[in-house]
Amino acid sequence: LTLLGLPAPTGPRAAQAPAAATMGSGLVPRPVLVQPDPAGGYPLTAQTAITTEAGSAEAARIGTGLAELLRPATGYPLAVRTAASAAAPADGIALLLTGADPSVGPEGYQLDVTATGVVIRAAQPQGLFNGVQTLRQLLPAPIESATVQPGPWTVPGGHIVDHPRYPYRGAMLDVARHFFTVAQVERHIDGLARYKINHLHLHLTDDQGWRIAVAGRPELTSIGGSTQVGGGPGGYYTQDDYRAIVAYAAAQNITVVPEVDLPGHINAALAATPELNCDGQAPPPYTGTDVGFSSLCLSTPAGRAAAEEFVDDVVGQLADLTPGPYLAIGGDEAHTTDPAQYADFMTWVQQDVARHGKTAAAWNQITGATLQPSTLVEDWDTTGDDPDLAAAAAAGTGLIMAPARFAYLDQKYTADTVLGQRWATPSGLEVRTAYDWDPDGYLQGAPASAVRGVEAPLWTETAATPQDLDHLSHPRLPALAELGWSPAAAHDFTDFARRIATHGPRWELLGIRYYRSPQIPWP
Ligand code: TNX
Repeated sequence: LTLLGLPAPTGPRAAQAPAAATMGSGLVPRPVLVQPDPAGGYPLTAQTAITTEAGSAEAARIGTGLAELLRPATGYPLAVRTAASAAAPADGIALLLTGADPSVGPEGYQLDVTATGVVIRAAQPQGLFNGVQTLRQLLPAPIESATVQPGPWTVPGGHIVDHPRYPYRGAMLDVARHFFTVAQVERHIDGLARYKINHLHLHLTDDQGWRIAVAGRPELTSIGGSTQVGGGPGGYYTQDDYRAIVAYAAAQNITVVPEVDLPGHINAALAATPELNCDGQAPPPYTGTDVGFSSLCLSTPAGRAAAEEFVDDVVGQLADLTPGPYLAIGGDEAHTTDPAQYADFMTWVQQDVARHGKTAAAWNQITGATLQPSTLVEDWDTTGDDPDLAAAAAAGTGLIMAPARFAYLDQKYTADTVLGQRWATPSGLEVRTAYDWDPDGYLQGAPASAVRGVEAPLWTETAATPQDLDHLSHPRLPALAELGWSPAAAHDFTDFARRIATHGPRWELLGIRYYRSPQIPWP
């Protein structure tokens, strides 16, 4: 079996140092333009230096990150220095904020590999970061090893010009059904950044747990944070923990979108806060997996007043903690909330988010309220038929596409895989299904211009460990990432499968417990 010019495996996969592949043969997401030049490969050596744009602290930080990335496997010192002039240095690796092809935009980059070096050019630091992710994938798989490997470390020669299809490429992580520690979330973030995902939507609250500390409301976390699905100990983030996650994500070009789910999916807060209940009685904590049974009390004046005070407090503190523009307010499955009270309250919540300087994001059902023009709606519908949302999109509402039957990472791969749910995809959501859909065309009647991007939600009713997250997201998350980044015209599952196959050995070296889908020709 020979794939992509790699030699047939003879020993343990992880120990191989294959010859350099053709430029582009292992890149996910697939770049806009790749022109291989077999004559131009650049071998990294102990003398290779990384030169970054003079005067840019961000370029210097990205260069330092690249050196740290390459050091363990190569063992090379890889000095990082700033450029003396705008001209590319004569050899080594250069990260420059000048001279990029004008088509690259704020997140794109140009990458040139010749016999003397690698030059990445971008208009903005985000573009340099994305170019570095590509460079990482251009190097042989053993670059991911934590210990020194023999090499050679040849970067295949050629020219790449690349930029994203959509500005928003997201992953949602549900830390409410099962809690994940800061370190576990950071490890998950590493996996997103490798595929140029630029938003992490953190589902911080649900019936089974409240995961973010709110000053002045200690019971939210001491009671509301003390449970999870199945009855484990739960957990929560202090505000400093949350800041640490936001900063860690930002260093990898990822904006955190915090979500507080309202007015349903709220049992953890109800259990911690008696006045949010119409009868003033806190219900017991919930550790099952039903949805749609809880609601803030909106039917009495006292309940509504308590709900507004609570939400304003939480939204205000989260807005202060969050540098990104979005604050997600849920809105889904409030089956026990009266529709008129839902509409009135969720209209108010959107305005409250705006008063705190943020843009609201919400799930489909928010169309039951009056939409603020800026509210971003995440479409999780399973049929492509949501006329209310399509009408909103036609009137200017922005959409993030996350249809459950294609984008839900919590769904089983096949009827036989152990982890995951089946409600959206009774026969399973294999990699090909996750890949073969068009975000622009999914929602009937919505203009393609409304689509701002894609998101892969990872609900965690059945996922309790980092290995579970790995399994559900690899390789489906890279499939979604390619839908979000690569041009529609480049969409081709067979080609994707060949490219992502080369990531299996990388994931093994990184300790990522991926699903070995039979649809992928793994080496
Ligand atoms: C529906 S999709 C939910 C979540 C569940 C998920 C399980 C959506 C907005 N809400 O509360 O976790 O199904 O697949």
